Amino acid sequence: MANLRTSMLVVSLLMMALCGVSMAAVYQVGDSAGWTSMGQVDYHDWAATKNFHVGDTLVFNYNNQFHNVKQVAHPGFESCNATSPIATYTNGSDTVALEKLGHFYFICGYPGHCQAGQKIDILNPFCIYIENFLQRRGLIFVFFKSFTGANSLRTADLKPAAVSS
Ligand SMILES: [Cu+2]
Repeated sequence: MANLRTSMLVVSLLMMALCGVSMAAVYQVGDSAGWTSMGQVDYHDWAATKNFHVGDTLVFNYNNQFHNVKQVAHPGFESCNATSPIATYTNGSDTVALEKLGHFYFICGYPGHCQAGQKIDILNPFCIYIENFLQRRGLIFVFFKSFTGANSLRTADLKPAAVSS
């Protein structure tokens, strides 16, 4: 069906333009205050003012005697539980590439720090919107994959029913 192919091409070009291919930006988390539990930075507000894309890089700067960076899943973020992190960073100047779509949750693993606000949720909301749009229509993300890198799919989030229809 030519119309469907055309629509898919348009959608994939949109994704390429808006989600996959963009100037890679480097963000220092918390700007000059860095990654801290001292309350100088509202990380929710900080993240809300950014427009993250796949390929962007986060830099966490902190004193590694007092802090670390734990990438966690959503429950760990909500409950400030760092006991089973996806990744742990302890250098004090840690670079994390946003290679996938979706949420990236980071908390400090030192006692009380996450509760004090040393936690951040990074998201590219427009790409999530596109993903949901395509999932609802049962489209496969093959072209998405080719634009955003081999491992950039949130495969765990793809519903088998959507893929096979
Ligand atoms: Cu800390």
